[in-house]
Amino acid sequence: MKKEEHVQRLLADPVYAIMGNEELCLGRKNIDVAKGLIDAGVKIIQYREKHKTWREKYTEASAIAALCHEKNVTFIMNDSTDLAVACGADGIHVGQDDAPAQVVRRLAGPDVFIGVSVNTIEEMKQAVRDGADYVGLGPMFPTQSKKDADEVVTPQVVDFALHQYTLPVVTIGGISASNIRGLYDQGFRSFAMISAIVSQQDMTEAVASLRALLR
Ligand code: TZP
Ligand code: MG
Repeated sequence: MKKEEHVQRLLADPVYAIMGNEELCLGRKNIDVAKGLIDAGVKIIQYREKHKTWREKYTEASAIAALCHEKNVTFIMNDSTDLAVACGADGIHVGQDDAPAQVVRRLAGPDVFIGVSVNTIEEMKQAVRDGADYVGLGPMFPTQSKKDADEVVTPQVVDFALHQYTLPVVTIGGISASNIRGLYDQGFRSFAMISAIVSQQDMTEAVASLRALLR
């Protein structure tokens, strides 16, 4: 699939599952979480692992990337451009402390898509200038999954994202079955989730319930 098709998929398919970290996955191994997500019909998977060595991440992410490609699932690497390139990721997601999108582009080439985490209007504007393909906007709600998360985005930022922004917006942070429909009704179309998916015993049921709420 081309970069543009992956980015289109972000807006066409609301469920963006983030694996990470492994300790949030109820004792399951990352590779088994990935298989479970694919079995659950998830089409967008981000590998996010902060507590392993480069070699460990490379080994497991390469296997997961291969599985994703076999099953036509979009595979996104968090944080590391080198790991993304090494694993053949379709996309790379970077935060405000990682390499800027324009540097990621220089390192990874023209064919990968790049997502940037944003929390403010200035960060959203900078992501455009840096050549990002989408932004991850959040946290939308308080979250336990990221200890150093920013403050919840302000109503002004939400309004800018919905009405004045040109890049695709993936929402993130504290999204669950109890609030996803509200975000959808506001106008958001993409929802990145950790705990609402990978911390659930039955991931197939969790994904199906989230999808059902958006019908
Ligand atoms: N970035 C902003 S909030 C967050 C990340 C990685 C954590 C999202 O996890 P959850 O469990 O869906 O709130
Ligand atoms: Mg990061």
